[in-house]
Amino acid sequence: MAYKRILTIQDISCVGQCSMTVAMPILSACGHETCILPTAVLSTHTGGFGKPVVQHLSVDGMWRHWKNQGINFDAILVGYLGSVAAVEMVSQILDEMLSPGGISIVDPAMADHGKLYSGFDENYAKAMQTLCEKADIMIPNITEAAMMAGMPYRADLDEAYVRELLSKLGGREVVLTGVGFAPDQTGAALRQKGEILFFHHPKIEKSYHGTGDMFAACMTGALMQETSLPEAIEIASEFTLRAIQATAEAPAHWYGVKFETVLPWLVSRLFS
Ligand code: PXL
Repeated sequence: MAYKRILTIQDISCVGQCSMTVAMPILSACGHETCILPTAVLSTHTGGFGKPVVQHLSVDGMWRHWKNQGINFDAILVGYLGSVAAVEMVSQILDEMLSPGGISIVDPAMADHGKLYSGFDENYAKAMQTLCEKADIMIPNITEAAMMAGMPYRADLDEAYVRELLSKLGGREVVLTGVGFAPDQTGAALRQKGEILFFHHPKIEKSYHGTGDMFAACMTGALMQETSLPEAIEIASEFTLRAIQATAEAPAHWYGVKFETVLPWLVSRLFS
């Protein structure tokens, strides 16, 4: 079993089961030391609780302190950041805080269902695109990929559209989420070293906040257990599907994903 030091940089949504509150337990369950840099604290996520209370945090000094102490990270996982200033800071962190051979993974976490999340604008989208292009692996959904590729968003996908999206995206390795070619299908597509691989899974009709954050954390945790990227995608896809199934059985749980009930499955999938 590998034991890596992973830094995750994203917001803390105190209620709502997404971003940091999801990434930390999942990375820990994957057997890694998990360090955090929160760029903002919100009372809830921005997806359905009304207007959250938002505090942007000035955390520039924190990573500089780590740097002075000689601390670095085997992987850095980036998600929702909340401000252009935070995106620019993270760009510097990716340059300076990875161990030799360390991996940067950026989920743009800025848009879904054809539009930007509330509070984000063109400037944020452009800054996040630059960050994604710098990362070793980016994990956009279809909306984010279409914005970054300069293509129209489509809800009904076919293979030609997905291949065109992947060919127009910059950056190195791309894990595109939410890829399905039939109403009852979802999955992912991986662009790696000029090749494209598709992963398909059954789709559950309901969609929940935080599923992208869960997927990204699980894929990162599995990858750092020295699985291949395709295998890490398989594991993260099954984990996410199982968590959505558990949530769909609990209609009052509309705001996020009941991933906790699936952590025992994840641990045994990785370690037995
Ligand atoms: O799940 C992505 C996410 C993270 N953080 C905040 C959000 C969202 C999605 O809406 O609002 C604050």
